[in-house]
Amino acid sequence: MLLLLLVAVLFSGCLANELEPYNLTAQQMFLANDFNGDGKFERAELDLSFYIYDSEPLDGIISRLEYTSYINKTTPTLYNLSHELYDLYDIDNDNFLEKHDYDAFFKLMDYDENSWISEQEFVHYWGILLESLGHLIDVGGTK
Ligand SMILES: [Ca+2]
Ligand SMILES: [Ca+2]
Ligand SMILES: [Ca+2]
Ligand SMILES: [Ca+2]
Repeated sequence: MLLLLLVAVLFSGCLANELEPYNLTAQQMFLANDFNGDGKFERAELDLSFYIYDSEPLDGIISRLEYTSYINKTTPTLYNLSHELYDLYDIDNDNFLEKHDYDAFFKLMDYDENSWISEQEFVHYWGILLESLGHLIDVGGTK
């Protein structure tokens, strides 16, 4: 899902913290993750947002190395943050992201347990999360 963070970063010209304001970033992430644009973030769309990180080996499983090295290559300022996010996604802490991790992570965001994430649920979850992790973003030697 960091892919969407990256999209948000491109929209922001402020180097102090590329992801502020967090609510706005979370909203942009929601729009970018809602691939079919129906206003709902669904379980299948969570899978889609992770496909891009699956590289070597291409096996449907995303290792910590696959995830963090992709981020480091594309957006080095988010490298520290990428490790924290990986810990978050990897619910069972085995250093591999698999279907059961996504299932559990999806449930965390689905406050009313109706099996899809509304913009409100998404922004609420990510707003809090980004606020607590924002200090990890490398803003160019001034952190
Ligand atoms: Ca959707
Ligand atoms: Ca893989
Ligand atoms: Ca795991
Ligand atoms: Ca819901």
